[in-house]
Amino acid sequence: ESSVNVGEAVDYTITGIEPGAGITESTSNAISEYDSLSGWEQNSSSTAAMLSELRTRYENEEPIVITGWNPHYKFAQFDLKYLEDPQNVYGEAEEIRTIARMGLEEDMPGAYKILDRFQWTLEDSESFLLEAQEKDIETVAQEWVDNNQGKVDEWINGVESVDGKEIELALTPWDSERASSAVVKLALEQKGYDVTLTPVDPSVVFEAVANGDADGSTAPWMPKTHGSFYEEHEDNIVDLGPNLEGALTGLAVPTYMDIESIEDLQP
Ligand code: PBE
Repeated sequence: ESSVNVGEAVDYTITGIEPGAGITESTSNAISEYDSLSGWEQNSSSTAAMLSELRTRYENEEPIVITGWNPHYKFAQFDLKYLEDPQNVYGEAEEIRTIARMGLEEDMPGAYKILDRFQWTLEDSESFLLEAQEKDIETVAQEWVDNNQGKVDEWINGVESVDGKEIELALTPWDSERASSAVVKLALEQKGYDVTLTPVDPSVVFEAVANGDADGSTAPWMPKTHGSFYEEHEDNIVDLGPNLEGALTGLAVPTYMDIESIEDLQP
């Protein structure tokens, strides 16, 4: 119904994020699977570049198509909507899962238990991420733990304290995982663990946990976003289940744009 060609208006470009992100791979799949995206390109540089482009276009009420996800603060700061995805390339709501290396349960039963029990909600994570616009993640994590010691107790209760035992968690570099990892680090520290957090690309998170270089991670997004990495390594990792439910990924646009579906984009 609209006479404006969205493709032309955005130069047939999806404003993406880091090349190593799972959502970058999903978006390449979307470009191959949707006729409406034939001839489109994904500009994948960085999350910061995507957000700054979004801010500029949004302030001018210009069209933009981004790779979006929750938990993230952008849906709180901008009026955005996900485009319908009838081919289910990005999938339904996802789980962010916790994984551990083989043998962690035997080597560090307390840490394993804390990792296994750790879970919070989409709302917890998103209010954390909004706070983290003003402060650094470690500060917000400490405040979150101070304000939610009851939840932390549910994860650490009955776990035996250790004296500085070292544990390394791999994470991806996005704020959602920097947040969950910072919270888990503080919970583990309450039981005497000496925690190192190592941010790496998603593929490396799975590799590191599978080969034992890292002890665990709270960063995997499943089943779609990191599904290909998971499948490659599932026989060599322990899946401790979701730590957050209702995560989302997809193509997103400002609500002032008059389209609803990926199929409304034009080649
Ligand atoms: N994300 C946020 C990441 C995982 C966390 C959706 C941008 C990705 O790999 O796509």
